[in-house]
Amino acid sequence: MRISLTHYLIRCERQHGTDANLRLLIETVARAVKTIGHAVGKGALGGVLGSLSTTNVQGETQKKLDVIANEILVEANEWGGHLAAMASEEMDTPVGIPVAYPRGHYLLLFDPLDGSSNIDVNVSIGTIFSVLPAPAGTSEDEEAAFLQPGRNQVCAGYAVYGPQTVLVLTLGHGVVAFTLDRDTGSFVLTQENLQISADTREFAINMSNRRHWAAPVVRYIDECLAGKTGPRGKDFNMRWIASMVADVHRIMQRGGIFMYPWDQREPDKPGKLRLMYEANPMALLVEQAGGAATDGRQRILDIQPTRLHQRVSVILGSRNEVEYVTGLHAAAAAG
Ligand code: AHM
Ligand code: MG
Repeated sequence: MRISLTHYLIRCERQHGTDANLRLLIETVARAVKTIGHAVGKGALGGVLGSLSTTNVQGETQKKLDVIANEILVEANEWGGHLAAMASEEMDTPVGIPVAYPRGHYLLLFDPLDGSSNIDVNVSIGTIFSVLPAPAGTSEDEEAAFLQPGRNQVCAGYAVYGPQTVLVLTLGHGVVAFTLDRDTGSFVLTQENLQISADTREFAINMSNRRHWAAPVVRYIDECLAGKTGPRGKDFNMRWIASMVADVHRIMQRGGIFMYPWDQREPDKPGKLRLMYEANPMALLVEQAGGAATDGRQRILDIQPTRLHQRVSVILGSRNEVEYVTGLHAAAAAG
């Protein structure tokens, strides 16, 4: 029997007591993801490629699809009564729910279109999202309500717009994947209990930044490149898609380690990727699949955020490999 997303979520309600409003939220995000995937698929025919003259809060030029995807997610989620507020990579400050609609008890954060540099070249891109409980006693559309460590997430997921549109989810009971049936418009459960192998022979990092990395990262990659006759005693393969969703999805399927570490190009920033709507949801998914995620020093999910758009160094994937790199950082710090 084919199990739809709704069927799966109702099963979670029965098995784990998952809140029905969380189901509503995930179904709404999934509908938005279908609409975004449809726009992505039209490409030049839909007039969705290319850049705008605007920049986001990080000072990055916005692509048309960044803005379209953001609007689709905001509009889909504001009227259902399941959310207290939303925050996005593409919006400077959180948005509350319009007064015309009831407020719910969840906060939704997203990177509406991850891998923006790949939009115009027809390489896989995606959407990443994270759900936090709205804390009592704060005004939900204020930044402070969102500043919770990633371990508080009640759900996290991503969609990959690739040869297939795939939705990968965790509600804290393992990781599942759904494939969009383009004939029926339904997300169908295609993988349950995804597990990342503890060991790997494949790394993902933007090698062009090597001269800017910190010493432990240089050492680790050099050890990998030394292959069978080097200190690791095995040959490594390399992949870098420049869409975190696509790189993480590959790791979900066949293991690997993904790194976007701090580097000296912008020494005051902890990294390129954003904690709240990129690193945290991916860290929860990876941990739920048996992997690990650190910033080189500590578990990503334990970082206490201080700003909505704060950046973080990211090392995630196969557990033993992540622990090895984190150990190299600890050794370097100890002198
Ligand atoms: P984006 O959210 O603006 O698309 O930026 C995040 C992306 C990640 O998906 C990817 O891992 C990284 O940026 C690629 O960066 P680079 O082009 O420096 O390799
Ligand atoms: Mg992104």
